[in-house]
Amino acid sequence: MMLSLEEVKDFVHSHDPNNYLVIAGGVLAASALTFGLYKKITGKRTKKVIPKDVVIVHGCGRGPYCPSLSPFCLKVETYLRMNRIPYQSDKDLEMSSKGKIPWIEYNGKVVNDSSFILQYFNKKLSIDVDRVLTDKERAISRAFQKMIEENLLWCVALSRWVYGYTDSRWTGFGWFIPKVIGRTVAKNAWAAGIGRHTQSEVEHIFDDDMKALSDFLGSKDFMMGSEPTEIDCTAFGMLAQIVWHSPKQPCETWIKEKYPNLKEYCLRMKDLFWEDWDECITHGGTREATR
Ligand SMILES: N[C@@H](CCC(=O)N[C@@H](CS)C(=O)NCC(=O)O)C(=O)O
Repeated sequence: MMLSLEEVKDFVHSHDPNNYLVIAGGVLAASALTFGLYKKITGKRTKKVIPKDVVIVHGCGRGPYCPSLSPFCLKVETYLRMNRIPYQSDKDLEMSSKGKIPWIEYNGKVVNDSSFILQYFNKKLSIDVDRVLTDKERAISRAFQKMIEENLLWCVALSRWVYGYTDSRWTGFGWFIPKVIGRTVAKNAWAAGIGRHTQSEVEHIFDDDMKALSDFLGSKDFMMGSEPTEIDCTAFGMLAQIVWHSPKQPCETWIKEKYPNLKEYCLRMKDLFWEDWDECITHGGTREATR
């Protein structure tokens, strides 16, 4: 909607206090946008003090009911906790050079992609949470992780950002950003192929993946047995999105009613690695939390 110059003058001179609020809000929004664009264009970053031996995880801030809206960020943080590696979660939504989150900084080194991050620390700090696994079990673990990150991911993303089960303001991103994310997800899902299926076909695939995970977990405590391994970071990262971050979506009902062992599993992982969970969620507020 465009206003004429006369209408703008009337608006400003009407001395209605609400109008001043609208103008102040507009000026603030425009300044924030200009500053954000300036930083993006010039590539300038606010100088941050990065402590030695502390990992900085760049993600999308804290989530409303689970520590991150990103399964990949939750995976990385859970891995760092599993291995007692000190880290800080950065609140700024700053994308990696590949245009994705998460990425990390550690003693001056930058690594992006959640799997590369885990591999980096495995090598750097001589960690192997999969040491208890045979080669065959490692192969199964890898296959399931690829199903979660390359297939189930799209089902979760389409359900959350595209199918419109609920007003996406619950995400803490307002109303505009979810629309932009929805367009990107739809475009990328189409390119990946899965986005060409109908919604009910995608939901059929979604349910099949969850059933496979539920059947594989069975009555075990963790995906590969009685000890948590790397796949548990990946599986928890994604399944937690279904338990806590899929309000009013069919998958939320499935995990609670059809696949309760997956829900119990998420609660087990939460209790084991996220004792400060409540401090790491915004309880439905903005994306910032105390930790
Ligand atoms: N393979 C990457 C995937 C990361 C990823 O897709 N992150 C999403 C957020 S959950 C993202 O940055 N999306 C932005 C985009 O695709 O433009 C990883 O494991 O880190």
